[in-house]
Amino acid sequence: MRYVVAGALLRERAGGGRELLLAQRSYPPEVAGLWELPGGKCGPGETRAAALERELDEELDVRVVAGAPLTEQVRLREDLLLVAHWAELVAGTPRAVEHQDLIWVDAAELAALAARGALVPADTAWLPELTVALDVR
Ligand code: DCP
Repeated sequence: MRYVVAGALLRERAGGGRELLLAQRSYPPEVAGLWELPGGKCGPGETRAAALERELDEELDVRVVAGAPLTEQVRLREDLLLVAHWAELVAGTPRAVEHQDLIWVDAAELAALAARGALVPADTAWLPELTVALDVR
């Protein structure tokens, strides 16, 4: 089984509440323009934490520390499993190196994107967990 690991980065919003980082895919055409938790494939022998830390360095130019996994996992193909981990930003400011754009969303904004089909389909599996984390005050 190969893994794709994606990162859930949260930050405090000025004025209260929390927000989540989403990245807008630029390829392939089926999902270009849709929003995802940024990440990528684990290399051979690479831990999921190490892969996430490497991918977010490459894609967002930030240093993160991978934390606990989210509960939901998504079978992308017979041999490819998508997982997500919470990630703590330790240095840098995210910028879209490989994505079209980045946004920080609160729970209502995340729900609005989901309602108009603007999330990468597989990532909708995490909506309940992400919403709970964003709603904590
Ligand atoms: N994927 C997803 N949701 C995410 C991240 C990825 O559904 N939050 C899917 C999209 C692809 C697969 O996982 O089908 C691999 O993702 P990427 O293309 O982002 O990963 P890599 O850049 O590592 O793969 P490649 O080098 O093949 O482009």
